[in-house]
Amino acid sequence: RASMELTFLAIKPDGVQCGLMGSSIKCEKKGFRLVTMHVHRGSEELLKQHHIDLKDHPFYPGLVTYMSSGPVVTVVWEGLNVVKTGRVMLGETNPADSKPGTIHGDFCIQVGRNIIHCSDSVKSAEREISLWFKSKELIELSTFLFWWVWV
Ligand code: 3AN
Repeated sequence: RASMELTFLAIKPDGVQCGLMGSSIKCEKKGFRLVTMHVHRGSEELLKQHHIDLKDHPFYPGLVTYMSSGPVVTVVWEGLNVVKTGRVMLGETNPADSKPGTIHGDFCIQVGRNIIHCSDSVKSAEREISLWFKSKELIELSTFLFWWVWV
């Protein structure tokens, strides 16, 4: 069912340092359901896996060091088209290309310090959720959102 789509969102270590943990729950007012949430420090090994698609880029080692350098907030969101909408709410990967009103557009400057991540496809979301969470941590809930917001 389309309304069961899930996405993975993370406030990166720079976002946590800058007091932007609250941006991780902006999706709640939009009408998505928070399935699970965690604050913890990802290991270097976990971050290597998370960014494995970028392993051939020169910035990969620095990216892994940056991402494992402090705590991150990780959240799973559920809802109709949540993957696409999550990306629209974040803005472009490069903050300089992001419109005001998006999180990247409002709160950061540099692509290598872009404070927040959200999955770019349903397939990436599945991979990232299984990397960061155990299935028993994904809280199921029958919610009024099914009927009143997602349809
Ligand atoms: P997204 O996270 O928006 O899907 P990706 O997968 O291209 O974008 O990049 C993952 C992360 O790698 C970005 N969020 C950013 O932190 C970092 N990154 C991407 N491009 C660069 C770059 N040119 N220089 C430094 N870091 C980069």
